Amino acid sequence: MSHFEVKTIKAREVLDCRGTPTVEVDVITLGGVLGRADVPVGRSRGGHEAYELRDGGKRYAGLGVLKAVKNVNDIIASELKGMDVRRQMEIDRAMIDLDGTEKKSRLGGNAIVGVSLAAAKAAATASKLPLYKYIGGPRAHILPVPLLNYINGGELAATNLDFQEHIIMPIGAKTFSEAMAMGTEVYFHLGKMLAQKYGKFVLNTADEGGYTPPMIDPRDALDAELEAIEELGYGDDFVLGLDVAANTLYDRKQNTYRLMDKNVSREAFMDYLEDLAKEYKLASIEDPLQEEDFEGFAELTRTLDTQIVGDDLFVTNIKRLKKGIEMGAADALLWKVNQVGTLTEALDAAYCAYRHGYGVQVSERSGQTEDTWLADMAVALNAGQIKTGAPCRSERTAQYNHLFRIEEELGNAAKYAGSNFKKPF
Ligand code: 2PG
Ligand code: MG
Repeated sequence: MSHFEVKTIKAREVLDCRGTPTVEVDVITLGGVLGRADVPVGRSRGGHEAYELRDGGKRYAGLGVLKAVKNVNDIIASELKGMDVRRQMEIDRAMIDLDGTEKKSRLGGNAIVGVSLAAAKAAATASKLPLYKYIGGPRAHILPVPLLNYINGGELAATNLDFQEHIIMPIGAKTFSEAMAMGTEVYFHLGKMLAQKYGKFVLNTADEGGYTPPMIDPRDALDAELEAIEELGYGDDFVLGLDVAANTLYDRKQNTYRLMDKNVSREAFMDYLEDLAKEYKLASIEDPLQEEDFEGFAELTRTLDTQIVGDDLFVTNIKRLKKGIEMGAADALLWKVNQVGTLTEALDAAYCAYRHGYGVQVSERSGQTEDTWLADMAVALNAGQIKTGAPCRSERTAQYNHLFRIEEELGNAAKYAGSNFKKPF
């Protein structure tokens, strides 16, 4: 048993891909096993996410996380000492109780989630299992369709595009490796095409590795992606998607959305999205509306033959998800562990989604590190879809590279979700 007992927990401050400080946690067991996890950092964050504790002041422009680190080292560590790392629910419950607030604002969601994930990694290693098998069991075998975000806008890019992510999905591939090869070919080709048309500055990539052409119309971005796909002869092997990240376009006072330099009514915005979805046969749209508009989400879910994904809408929180399920708002959950703050709560939300016929899209944050627990989770959940940016920048390729390894290890058991990305079996 001692093999699995928490001996020490130590947090430190590290940097994400944007240079923003974040929390890294080491959980070490009496048997000498190390579980280390990094906490990702969002930029277009939902209002209902777990609280991210930052230091304020001058250091790192106020973004330091030394308070969160101290909370792990001085408060959480002694509370969890001696607990069995396999008792994930008890570990997470202990931290939730210790914090005692709705949004984990006393200790910091970033402190708590780091410990939660590091404990899971320690438990997997101590159990001599890869993380995806430890979490997912013998049924974990689906390799996800990557949602490749190739043209960036919104808050994640210095472009004038309103929508945050213009995505392509290689659903026609037979395997995950083939999907990545096809997707990366399109990435190269799209870069060349855009540079020819707009100049080399488009090759300056944004937070998730997507290109930054001087466009304002989402149709231009989708057309460019389609053209690159077609020129390579891939035609129907790809489908398109969007993350509108509508919170960032919404004017609460006027109930309007910003769209190509104009403010349009909610109804006009919805009509626009419906036309776009039909015209481009969009396979997936994330956050088409602001985070409180459950009715609007429900209407779009009813009218469109497109997966509607709730990110800021649900914030991986089972309470908000249940409300969505009751109302028929969205039909997929964007799954980000740090939105809710513990692995247990995030897993609860995923299984609740499945039980009600919702899809689960495992997702990075725009601020990632080289830690690869996300890739493990996508396979553990048999989610069938992962969103983790373009195949450039190491914090993105780290996830894809880890999925290659998992695919290899699974061998014949590995199954690529392909066109069944929403319901892989
Ligand atoms: C999103 C994410 C990542 P962030 O809106 O889906 O793509 O953005 O991590 O900045 O919240
Ligand atoms: Mg989003």
